[in-house]
Amino acid sequence: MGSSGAERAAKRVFLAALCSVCQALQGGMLSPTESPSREVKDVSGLWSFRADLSPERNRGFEQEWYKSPLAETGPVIDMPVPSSYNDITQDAKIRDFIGWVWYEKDVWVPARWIQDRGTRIVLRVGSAHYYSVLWVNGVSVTEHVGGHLPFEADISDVLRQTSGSVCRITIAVNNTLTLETLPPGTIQYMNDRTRYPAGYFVQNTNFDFFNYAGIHRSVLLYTTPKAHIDDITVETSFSDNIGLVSYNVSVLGSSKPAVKVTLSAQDGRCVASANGSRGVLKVTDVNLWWPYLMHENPAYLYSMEVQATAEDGQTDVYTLPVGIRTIKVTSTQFLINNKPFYFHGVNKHEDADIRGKGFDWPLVVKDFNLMKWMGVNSFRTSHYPYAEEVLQMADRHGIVIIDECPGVGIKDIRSFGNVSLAHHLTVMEELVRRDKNHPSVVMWSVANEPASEMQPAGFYFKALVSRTKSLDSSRPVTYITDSNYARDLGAPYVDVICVNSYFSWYHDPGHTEIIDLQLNTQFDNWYGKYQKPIIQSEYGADAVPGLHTDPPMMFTEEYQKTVLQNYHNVFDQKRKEFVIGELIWNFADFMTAQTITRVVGNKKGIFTRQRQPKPGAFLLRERYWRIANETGVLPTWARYPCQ
Ligand code: GCB
Repeated sequence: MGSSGAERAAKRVFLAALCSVCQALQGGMLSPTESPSREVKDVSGLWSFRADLSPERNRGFEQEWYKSPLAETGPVIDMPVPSSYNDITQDAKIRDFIGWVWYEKDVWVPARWIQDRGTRIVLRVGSAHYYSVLWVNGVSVTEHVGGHLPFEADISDVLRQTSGSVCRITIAVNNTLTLETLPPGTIQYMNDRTRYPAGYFVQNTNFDFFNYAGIHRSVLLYTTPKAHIDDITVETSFSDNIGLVSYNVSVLGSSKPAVKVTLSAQDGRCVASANGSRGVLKVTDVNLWWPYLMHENPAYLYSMEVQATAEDGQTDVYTLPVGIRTIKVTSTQFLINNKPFYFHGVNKHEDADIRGKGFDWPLVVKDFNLMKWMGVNSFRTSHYPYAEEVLQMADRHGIVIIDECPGVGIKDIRSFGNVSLAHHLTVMEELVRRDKNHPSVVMWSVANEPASEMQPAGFYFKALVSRTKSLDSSRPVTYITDSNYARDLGAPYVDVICVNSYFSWYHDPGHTEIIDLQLNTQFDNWYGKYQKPIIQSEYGADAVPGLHTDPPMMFTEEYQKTVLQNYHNVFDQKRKEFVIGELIWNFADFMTAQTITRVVGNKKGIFTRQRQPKPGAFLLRERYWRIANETGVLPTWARYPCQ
């Protein structure tokens, strides 16, 4: 493997990151849906695939693989989309591959889409990790930096100029991480020729999950009229029994569109309407959006239909679910609809056998069922934005979300530079643009466990938090810290302190008896210094399923339970004061890089990776339902244990 190959790949990613710095985000990123004026065609499924194993990793670009069918330039294998490619074959080279992989699929485009010049055709990738270049029929249509967030290209012209009706989509994806990517990483060359072959390199990262790569979410073709609704922003509030939905619609392709907005209740009744691209809808006898286990009728969603009619009479229609609710933070409480909300929830990962980080409906629905079974009312999208479908589920089920950007593993001082910050700001913009209208999203998290004690952190987080607030003033902003309260330079800027700690695990291993004292000290120190409400955003212990000891020892199921119980005792005292939530690390076991501290992945799940409960899951289930019974208004059908 030539030593300059990965470097060059990394450089390309870096340059693209730089480039993204210079471009302010343009346009909206509405989730594609069908409507009388829009069609959606899912082109996921089996794609042709080839990893560029050439020493320089650059053969695909040199030989212009996008110009002809991929099978003509070399061997291809079947690759499912969406899925990570890493665990699909028996080949460790593919599992651990770093560099460019190539995907290709021929899709049929309905002839009427091409013929009707008033139709705009968009190609959208839900997410691909990490850096992507897209071609349609050999013509470059877009590039995107970053995993976990969607990107799209208007391909109407390209299709009309190049197509019969088969459209060849080629996507090259590179998973190389650099100091400026999010998350960051470095390529390390092993130059000792007595120990490593020429050109040998590894990718180093500072985060604790496998760097799965590939096309992770659906690839869609969808249409809109040429003059189309590009973006919608809603913000909601209420006063007495009147709900207020302020909206802003942006339309592209028409200078004077006639915009009409209609809000309907769940029974189809129209409850408010207005004309004009911005305004406020008033809803009498409002049904508020309440979290699961906080109200008898949680997750109430109205449906907002937006119609935009252009000068030529063409109308675009887009329907957005709208939950009416408010969020406020005081020095001791997190208020949803002016009532105190206590986060009893989980941290998750997008992670499963075989598919890695690939989107999978059975997994999503199973996870929501497990969360509701456990009495979970919230989760954090550790450590990156999850699929839009997950947020839509959360809206519909009333599960509250802390929405996190992929700012994880920022430990090197060089990752606090201007290029990194500018890219981080762009990613926050992309995240807010995509997720701003979800009632389930109640807080933004701009990072996880950055080296917030390093000198540039103060400036860095001040900029990040204030920019995020300027993008969305209706939600609080946080980042997740594991730093010392006295040295954390970013904490002054956040609205809620989110602390991760692993007492009796990474500190004082084996000594669960110290948890009570150390956790009390942790909470008192943070609150004493900042007087802001605190969420225990991670705590937990690895449990290898089936491993038992009594008295408990590390890595057994009993030890995990004991750690949890000791934390819970302190939470129960402090939630009467200023602790506003507890999120277990982790919902399920998940894959990591191979290291001496991980036994085929991280085992801190209370469920196995296959979603079978460990004893910790039953413990939390009893606890969460007990808390819900104390603090919420539960529908009779939901009263644990009589379900
Ligand atoms: C943490 C990290 C998380 C790790 C976890 C652990 O603090 O935020 O990504 O997986 O600890 O198990 O070490």
